[in-house]
Amino acid sequence: MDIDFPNGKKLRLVIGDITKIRVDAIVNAANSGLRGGGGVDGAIHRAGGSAIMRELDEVRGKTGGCPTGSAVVTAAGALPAQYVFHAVGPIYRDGRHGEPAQLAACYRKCLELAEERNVRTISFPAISTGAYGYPAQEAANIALETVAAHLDGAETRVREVLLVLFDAGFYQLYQRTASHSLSNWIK
Ligand code: AR6
Repeated sequence: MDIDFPNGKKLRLVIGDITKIRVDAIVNAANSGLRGGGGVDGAIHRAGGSAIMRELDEVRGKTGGCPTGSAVVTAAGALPAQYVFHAVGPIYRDGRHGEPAQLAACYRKCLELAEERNVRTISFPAISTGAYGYPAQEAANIALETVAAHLDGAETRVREVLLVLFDAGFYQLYQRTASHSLSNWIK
């Protein structure tokens, strides 16, 4: 599904493996220790190669890691991209411990990093919805609203944002949610 904004920017919902899709920047769903893990993080390190972890070791050495709601940048190794933005989503407890603001902050931080680096196309996984337990519907609302607000803005150089959903169930949920919340832009 494509959502076209009046300024020519595009939000796309895609099913698939984020490591296989060519973009300028791929967002990873990382942990605050930046030590790798399962899920999309594991897939990104496997496909990108060990250079990514070597770069993260340096970042960790300097800063101790990455706080929840933020992101750090590395090169993308063998991935079909220039950069990986390692975003740290919140671990979901009950939604009353700042999780919505932290999840929105992840998306915003990655979009800011994209603007700073002249990134035109960027792909996001559904951050926090796997091991971190964020309810899919609430995560979809936040992801779609945050990305749409950015793309609709006047100053953005990012021209295409892909939300890459790993399975058909997630894809349908995001599609339904987009049809409701972004209905004025849907083709
Ligand atoms: N492409 C796209 N989406 C994927 C892929 C893939 N290759 N693999 C999984 N997903 P998760 P989190 C989906 O658990 O919840 C790691 O151990 C998956 O179906 O990867 O933010 C980190 O190191 C789900 O919808 O990330 C952290 O410790 C979504 O990606 C922790 O997990 C996110 O699931 C982060 O947990």
